[in-house]
Amino acid sequence: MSIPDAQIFPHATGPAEAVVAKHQDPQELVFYAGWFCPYVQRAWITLEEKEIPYQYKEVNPYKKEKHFLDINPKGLVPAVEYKGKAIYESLIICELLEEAYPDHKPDILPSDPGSRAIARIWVDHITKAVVPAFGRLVQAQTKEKQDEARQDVYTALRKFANEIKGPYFLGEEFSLVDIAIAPWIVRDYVIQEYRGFRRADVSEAWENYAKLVEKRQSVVETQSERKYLNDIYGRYLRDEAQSEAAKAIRAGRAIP
Ligand SMILES: N[C@@H](CCC(=O)N[C@@H](CS)C(=O)NCC(=O)O)C(=O)O
Repeated sequence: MSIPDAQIFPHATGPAEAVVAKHQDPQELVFYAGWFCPYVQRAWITLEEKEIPYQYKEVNPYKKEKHFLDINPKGLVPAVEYKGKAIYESLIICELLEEAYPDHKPDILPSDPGSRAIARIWVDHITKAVVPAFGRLVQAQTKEKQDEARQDVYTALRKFANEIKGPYFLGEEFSLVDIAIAPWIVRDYVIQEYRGFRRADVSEAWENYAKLVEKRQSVVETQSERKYLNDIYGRYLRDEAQSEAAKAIRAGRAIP
């Protein structure tokens, strides 16, 4: 039986709909995506930045259909099929695209190993601190839990913002670090409207950085209209969502 989360609007809208329309022809790289998903947006931004040819296929991951479980046994979007291999996990897909298409610029990781490792430290911070705190804040139902989670979001973002070289995280070049956090920047209107979050309360550096990242063309063009996200975020805000991420946050486990 499908979970309530399976009731989602079936396709991208707004700027993202136009991008989807341009990527229907069969290509060596097949991109299994959900228009609403922040993890999908990471891989999608990378594809668009690098102008890699890809075929977009919309998947509703909550339906757990066999054809998709054969591609990603975890049943999560994003996934890609590349040269006969099925690859999933948003950040692994971004790194695959960087390595498999070296002629497609811009590079999203610096060339020197030390700087690449530092970029990965901050991507890890996004995974372990920023994203879980954001999820806890959205799902928190009592004032105490919301205050606690909001502070966790501020702490995680302040730590990140202190390291921004400017204008982008690593300096002049837009990188994997910016890509990893961008989907949560463009979705922070949810915690602004319902959970008392303010960008200015993180820091001025954060506010300026967030404004810049949300204007990046690849970030704008991989977004759908907000009104179609309302049902989805409503379920999270009432803590009724049954996605793997929502269940993990509710149980205090790491997000899959
Ligand atoms: N760690 C995964 C997370 C992907 C993920 O959670 N995707 C969600 C949609 S935003 C999904 O497919 N959920 C299906 C489910 O929870 O059953 C990644 O980075 O790709």
